Amino acid sequence: MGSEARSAAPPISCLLLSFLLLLLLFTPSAAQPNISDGVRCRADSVYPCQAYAFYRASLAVPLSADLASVGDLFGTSRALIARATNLTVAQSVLPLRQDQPLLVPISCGCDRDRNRSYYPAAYQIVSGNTFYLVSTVEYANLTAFPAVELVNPTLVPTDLAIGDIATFPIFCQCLPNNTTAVNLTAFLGLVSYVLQPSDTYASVASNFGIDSETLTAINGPFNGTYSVVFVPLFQIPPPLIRTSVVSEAPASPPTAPTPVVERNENKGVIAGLAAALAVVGVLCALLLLLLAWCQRRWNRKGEAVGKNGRQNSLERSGKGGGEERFGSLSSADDKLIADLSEWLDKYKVFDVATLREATAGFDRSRLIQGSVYKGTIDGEVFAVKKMKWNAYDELKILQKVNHSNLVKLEGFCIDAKEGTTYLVYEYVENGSLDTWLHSPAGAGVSGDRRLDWRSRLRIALDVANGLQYIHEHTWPRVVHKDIKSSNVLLDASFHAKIANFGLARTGHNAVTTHIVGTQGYVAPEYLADGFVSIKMDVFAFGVVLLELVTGRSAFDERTGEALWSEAERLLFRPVTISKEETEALLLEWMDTALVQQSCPVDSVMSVIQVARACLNREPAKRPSMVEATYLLSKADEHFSEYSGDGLSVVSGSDVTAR
Ligand SMILES: *[C@@H]1O[C@H](CO)[C@@H](O)[C@H](O)[C@H]1NC(C)=O
Ligand SMILES: *[C@@H]1O[C@H](CO)[C@@H](O)[C@H](O)[C@H]1NC(C)=O
Ligand SMILES: *[C@@H]1O[C@H](CO)[C@@H](O)[C@H](O)[C@H]1NC(C)=O
Ligand SMILES: *[C@@H]1O[C@H](CO)[C@@H](O)[C@H](O)[C@H]1NC(C)=O
Ligand SMILES: *[C@@H]1O[C@H](CO)[C@@H](O)[C@H](O)[C@H]1NC(C)=O
Ligand SMILES: *[C@@H]1O[C@H](CO)[C@@H](O)[C@H](O)[C@H]1NC(C)=O
Ligand SMILES: *[C@@H]1O[C@H](CO)[C@@H](O)[C@H](O)[C@H]1NC(C)=O
Ligand SMILES: CC(=O)N[C@H]1CO[C@H](CO)[C@@H](O)[C@@H]1O
Repeated sequence: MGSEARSAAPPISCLLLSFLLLLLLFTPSAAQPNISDGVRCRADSVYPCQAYAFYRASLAVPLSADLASVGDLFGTSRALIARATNLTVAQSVLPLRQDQPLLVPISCGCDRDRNRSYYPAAYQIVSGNTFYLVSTVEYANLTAFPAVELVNPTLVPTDLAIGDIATFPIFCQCLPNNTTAVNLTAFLGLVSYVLQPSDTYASVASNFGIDSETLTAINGPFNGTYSVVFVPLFQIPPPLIRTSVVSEAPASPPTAPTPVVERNENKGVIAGLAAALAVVGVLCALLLLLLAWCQRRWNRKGEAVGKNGRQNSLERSGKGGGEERFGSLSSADDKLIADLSEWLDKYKVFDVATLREATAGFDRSRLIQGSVYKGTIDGEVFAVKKMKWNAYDELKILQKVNHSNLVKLEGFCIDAKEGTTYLVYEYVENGSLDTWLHSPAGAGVSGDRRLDWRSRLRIALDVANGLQYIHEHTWPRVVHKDIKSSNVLLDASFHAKIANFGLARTGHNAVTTHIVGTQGYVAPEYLADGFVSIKMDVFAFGVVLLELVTGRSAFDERTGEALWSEAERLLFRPVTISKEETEALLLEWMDTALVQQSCPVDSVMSVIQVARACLNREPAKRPSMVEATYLLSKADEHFSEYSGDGLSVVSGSDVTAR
């Protein structure tokens, strides 16, 4: 398949041709058989590309016990793995079997600094872990410890601390785009496959429905057990997975999942319990599936639903972005249904009638912003966000976070009739920061109620604390991806809370081709390469700091210039100017409200320094939120000493730094 065996060509020329092809395709370095220190990037390939990891679940590994855990292990979602492996929703909620093959879709990128191509999987070290053990056990040899050491220069392999986050480079490769080794018309991506003791090229090739010459052409000679080879994928699922899934779990709809579970013979009682649970689980899943199906049949088209409060978000899908996110309603249903059970006991489940009554039938007068309504239930005020089915991501994130500087989720509600999900949050009294900063005086915020410097410093610290929490204390790490002043809400005492986790993802260090975010806040590396990391939140936080100082919008519609680029041009770039000149420039640039309150320029200057560090174009050079928070709290202390306290202009609320 794909190789150029022309019609009626004699065997000799065939051999020659293959040999030639081999030479053509593989520079000596690329054919290097020992890749334990990582796969080199190919100069003629385009990164990132869609790739897959062939992962075998193992009962010895708690993290591969079920699909959601495997999703966490690889920083991807259960639904994407289920789709690539062709598991039904019901199958995807069952515990995995020993050696159950899974196809994990990954985005293969090139780390130009180290000239290695890999997919970075973030892993948090637990007791007893070493790079070697995690590579060979948790990641089943899809990576190897020399490569792990290479991409984690700041971690000492012999001195790993529990809680350290290490990047495990899952080996992957992108074919050169003009390759002749495979027919690119039907090509889906290269699968990273770990050779097993019983494998030969012939057996692997037939398992994937290709021929072994192709494997040789891509990987060089067969080279030992437990090394990674790259197998071109032409069909999802490949025959290996199809036969395996079909033979072990009966092809008939899994109404009787007991046979699957009974395979763990030696675990009598547990197996029995698991079987019972599985039956209940499958019944629930089927019921929900049926519900969703009926509901969709009767509602071809629900009413237009607001865009999750991100009207001015920019979105573009890069080439090949189709695999990244499945926006279709059906996959969203699947996701939601599959994971619903996790939340049922965690949150209050509201019914639609209650929410309708609470919001006067979602009356316009109750609209807060976007698709968020103010509602009163039993005298208590909530914010109710109305969205399409796919509340999955936001729910998944919110269930992990609990911090006073993050808006709290109280409960949710699913309206099957309309295909709508409602998320019910705590109500935050003073609305969003941007209206306080940017509204012309008179539009809701009168001139004398503009925020003073003390309040702004505290808001900056609150946001920093909230971000620090989601970056450092959640696992897998959460990247908010849409930090901006309109997503910062102020409570009655002007403490800030971060809202809207609608774009947040658990994919730290991932590469995406689906760019989302808001103009003026998007970090350059994300816009250019789709590189997602916590450092993009740090960048956006820097922009919020600039807004606090200048009182201006992150993006000037008139001039088309972002605030950060203006700051770079006016304040950060000129290296030769003196401190006095910088202060003079700053005074000109600052919010006039602050100048009128004669706020100390020193204090503003120190915040500008933090903003400058956060806005570094090099993500690696930006501080972490831990560092940023520390620097800001220094600025705050400094200011408190200077001002002698107690002279706050806004409402005299508590001034203690927490
Ligand atoms: C990366 O390594 C490969 C193989 O050694 C080499 O062909 C390529 O030029 C290198 N790329 C860079 C940017 O150094
Ligand atoms: C592969 O490379 C690693 C590190 O470079 C080395 O430690 C190991 O011995 C090599 N293995 C083989 C079989 O060549
Ligand atoms: C996926 O699985 C379903 C049932 O589990 C089966 O009917 C279908 O043929 C499978 N698709 C492929 C491409 O194997
Ligand atoms: C990974 O490779 C090592 C040998 O290098 C082997 O002992 C181990 O069993 C392999 N792990 C898996 C999950 O296959
Ligand atoms: C292959 O990629 C290179 C580099 O991006 C590009 O210049 C070239 O046009 C591509 N060729 C094809 C056939 O797509
Ligand atoms: C692919 O393109 C590169 C440069 O774009 C060229 O050096 C190489 O020979 C081409 N390979 C094939 C198989 O055409
Ligand atoms: C590649 O595959 C497509 C469809 O599968 C087919 O139409 C085309 O002829 C194939 N090209 C080659 C060069 O084999
Ligand atoms: C890991 C491994 O077995 N590497 C071997 C692959 O094959 C070449 C020769 O074909 C050997 O030199 C490597 O040691």
